[in-house]
Amino acid sequence: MTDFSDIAPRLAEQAIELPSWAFGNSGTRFKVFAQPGVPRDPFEKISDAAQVHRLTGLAPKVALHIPWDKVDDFGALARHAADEGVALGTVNSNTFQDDDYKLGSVTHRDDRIRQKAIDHHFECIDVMNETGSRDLKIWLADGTNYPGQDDVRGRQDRLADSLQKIYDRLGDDQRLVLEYKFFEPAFYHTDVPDWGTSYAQVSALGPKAMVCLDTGHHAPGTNIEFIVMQLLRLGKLGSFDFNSRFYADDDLIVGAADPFQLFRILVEVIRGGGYGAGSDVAFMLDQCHNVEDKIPGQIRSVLNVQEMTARALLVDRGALDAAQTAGDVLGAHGILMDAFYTDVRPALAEWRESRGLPADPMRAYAESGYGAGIAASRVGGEQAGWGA
Ligand code: PSV
Ligand code: MN
Repeated sequence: MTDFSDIAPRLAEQAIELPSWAFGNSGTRFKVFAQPGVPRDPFEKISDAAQVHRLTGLAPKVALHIPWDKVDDFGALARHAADEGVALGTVNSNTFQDDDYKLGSVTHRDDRIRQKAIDHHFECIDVMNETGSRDLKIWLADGTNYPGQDDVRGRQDRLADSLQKIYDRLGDDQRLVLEYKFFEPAFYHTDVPDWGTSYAQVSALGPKAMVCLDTGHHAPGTNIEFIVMQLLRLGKLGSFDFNSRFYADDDLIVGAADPFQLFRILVEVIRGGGYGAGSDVAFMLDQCHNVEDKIPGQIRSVLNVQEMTARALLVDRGALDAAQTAGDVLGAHGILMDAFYTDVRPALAEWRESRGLPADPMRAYAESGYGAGIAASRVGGEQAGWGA
């Protein structure tokens, strides 16, 4: 098997984007449990995200959600991020919390509502121009609940037209990433249900449009790593929204429900050239910490990604290729599993220390007093939450 010392330099290339909304209160439709110290505004969310990067060296960017992270001065927010040692990343649009969008946003039959949704994306591009963000991420709640409710073909045509208008507004160095999801909040059909639809739509737009793969947005049993392989092969994998799930779009800590799946995904990412300095793929998290503490929840998440990345890098590609060429089914499978079963945690602790980072970031956070500090100081105001 490949030696850890051979892969150590490559680990420094890892850069994960944290979702600002993971630091706000969140829950289910049954209950949102408030936590002490939760940020009251986007500035405090950025400060919390910066703690994760400070202790792990893995998360130099923070993704924003508009309007949840709307501020008067985005330049000031970007400067605040820089002061904290991070940068602002992907801007996520939001056309799912306005009464006008009950029957659709960029797919709506009513030209006024459709234009309102397009204008929202123009506003997001304005934000990107101020923050220096590269990517506009579009996830649409558009869909229907009942067969016959609307003409799905017409909706697809309006989607294409709306996306083209948004795409045409992008700057030369900006991209549009279109996220797919096969259900929820619409339950009969969604207008961008799968990677194929997203791929068809973004391919029609041009080279600056890519697919976003959220790991929680597939039917149970879907072979997600195959989709990763195919999108990389087609040059259209723009970004990930990492999380894990047991049943639906659970938004649990990445690698918690199925570490082996995360490993398999990262094997294909590396195989397809999606990892490291030469790649444009954005590695975002899209998670909510409903019952666990948020900052350590994010630390755990980025460490999980790092551990599985290290294991995936350990795959002996030469030996694997030889076994595959020889038709050695069990040998090839064994080579992959040898890497998966390697406990990289002690080596990663040493790797961190060699870079001036704490060997155990979870413990370092617990001992830092930061959590108690924000719980004591953030009194008054209104805590941020998913959806606000
Ligand atoms: C939709 O379920 C989604 O995955 C999209 O990325 C949204 O922007 C995000 O969740 C909000 O948490
Ligand atoms: Mn997502």
